[in-house]
Amino acid sequence: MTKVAMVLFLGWLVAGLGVAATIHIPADYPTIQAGINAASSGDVIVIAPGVYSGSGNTNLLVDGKSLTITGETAPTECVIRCSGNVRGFIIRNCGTAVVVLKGLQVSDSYLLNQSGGAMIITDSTVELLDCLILNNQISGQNVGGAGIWCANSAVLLFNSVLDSNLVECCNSLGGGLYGENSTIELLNCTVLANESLGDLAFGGGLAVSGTAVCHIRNSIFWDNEAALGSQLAVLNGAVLDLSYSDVFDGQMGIAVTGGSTLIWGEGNFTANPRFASGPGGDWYLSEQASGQPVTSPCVDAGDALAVEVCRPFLSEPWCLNSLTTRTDQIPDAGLVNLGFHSIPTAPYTATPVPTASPTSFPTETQSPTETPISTPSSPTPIVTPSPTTEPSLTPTSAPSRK
Ligand SMILES: [Ca+2]
Repeated sequence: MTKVAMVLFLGWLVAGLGVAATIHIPADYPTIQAGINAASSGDVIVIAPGVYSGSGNTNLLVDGKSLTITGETAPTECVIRCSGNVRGFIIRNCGTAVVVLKGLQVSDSYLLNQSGGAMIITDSTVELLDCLILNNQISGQNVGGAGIWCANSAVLLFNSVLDSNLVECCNSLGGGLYGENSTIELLNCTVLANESLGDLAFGGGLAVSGTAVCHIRNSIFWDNEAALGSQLAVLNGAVLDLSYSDVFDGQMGIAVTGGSTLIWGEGNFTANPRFASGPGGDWYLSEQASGQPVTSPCVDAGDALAVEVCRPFLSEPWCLNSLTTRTDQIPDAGLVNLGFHSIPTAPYTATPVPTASPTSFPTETQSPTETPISTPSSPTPIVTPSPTTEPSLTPTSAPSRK
């Protein structure tokens, strides 16, 4: 029996038993799309470290399947490099069936006249865990989301990075992420140096519009640029609820228009996050204890203990106390630090951490105590991306040679 036949047989066997199959790329299938096409809902696709590009490894179409697609190691080591006029992912029609992307870097898209450089998400439920969305660029009138564009979806970014994504040209929206009519949550994300260009550009880091509701906690928005709302924009009646986050320019960095609502919750502040560089990227936080001259104000500035900030991944909790913001690789302890945490890459000497009572900190279900700030008198801003920004898929996304 050939290797592929064996995999198919095993896939059939486990499907018959109701057990999720695990598909390895490139061991079982030569391209990521071939693996996605072969997978059934509930399956797990594990991508070996490497740089993936070209046909079958970009414009990855997940259509109506609940899949977990994960890099095998750290996100810096599993790179989907678009390198041109293609996206990383197109995720659509998945409804409430969750698509999980974990430990992936999606970078270097250069899309012309379309939205969603790294990925476009429509009518789906998507979780990004430990993902790096870097250096994607889109151009054209009225486009948005050089990193991520989503509509009619529920999108969670947990412990992820949007860095240096750029919407070129005019009336652009949401350099890092643009979402409309969606529920969007960012937890422990670093949104840095994204940009929307143009005199009527909104939301350098992130923009939400329409019936979108966006919750952001324990995150950093820094050095993003746009004419209106350098860091964030809440447009056309959307709701943004932000707490325990470091935001460049504070509320001055957030545009609120068209009857939208900004809930500026507890724990927000504006101070240089003092990023430091290390083996997992440039998103570590300085700490005197790890050798930098000053300690970042983002250390211990979150709303819960690091051990409590978790998402389930393959039925196991994936918690930030096993990850680090320190260049000496010591994991986060005590109150969670803001922003992205890397997987520790080197041995470290553990230090005892006093046990604190989890009940003394806010829980996920607590809502901010601040009064919503509404600005119904603000002018309605610009055009939202039209449905024509929906990707045109086949035949270019038709993948998978086996
Ligand atoms: Ca901490």
